[in-house]
Amino acid sequence: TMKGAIFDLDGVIVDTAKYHYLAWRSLAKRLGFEFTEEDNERLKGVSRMESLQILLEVGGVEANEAERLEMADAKNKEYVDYISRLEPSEILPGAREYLLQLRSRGVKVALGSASKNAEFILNRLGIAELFDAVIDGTKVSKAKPDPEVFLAASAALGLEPSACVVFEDAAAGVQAGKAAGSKVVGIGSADILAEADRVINGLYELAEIH
Ligand code: G16
Ligand code: MG
Repeated sequence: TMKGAIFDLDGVIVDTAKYHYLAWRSLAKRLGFEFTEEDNERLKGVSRMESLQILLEVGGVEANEAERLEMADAKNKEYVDYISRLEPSEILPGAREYLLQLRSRGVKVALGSASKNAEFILNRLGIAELFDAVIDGTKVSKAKPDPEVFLAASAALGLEPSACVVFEDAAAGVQAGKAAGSKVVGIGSADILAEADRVINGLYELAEIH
């Protein structure tokens, strides 16, 4: 039985991908190329610097380390402008209810996200206090599909990974959860998330809404 639940942020709790996209697109525009929504799919669950690497490949742009850091910083400033206006109404359907229900059943709850802005986002959404532990991009060095983030999250909850269920929307995140030794619930399309133990469309399918 599930003693701990570990949630990815973007795509599971809130759709921040659309704001990442707006900020990456405007960087691409300044660099002189188009970055499409289809290109953006490749950035889901991927760290900031790896996302930049993919974007530069799409545009065929060369950049040294200092230039890359400056680009990533400019993108993040614009992204933070967007997420500064996030509101609790943008929590994905059923997510808040499901977190509350897990807590009332005594299940420990953690966040396992690649984002360095995770704490800020949870505070904006008014749900920071629903998490017993937050493991995010400021606390881990190896990106998904490496299991580091989910191993750290189960350890922070004081649980074995096998007693935890990971909720993920990205293929690399599903792989990371399986590699950690947890059960994984994929959120999204069954073909992309084939490795998951179960695939659902959203947390609203698990939340009992009265
Ligand atoms: C999220 C997004 C990624 C983003 C990454 C890093 O991951 O899905 O697109 O690049 O965080 O975000 P930041 O630039 O804020 O550090 P997750 O793991 O929450 O799905
Ligand atoms: Mg995600």
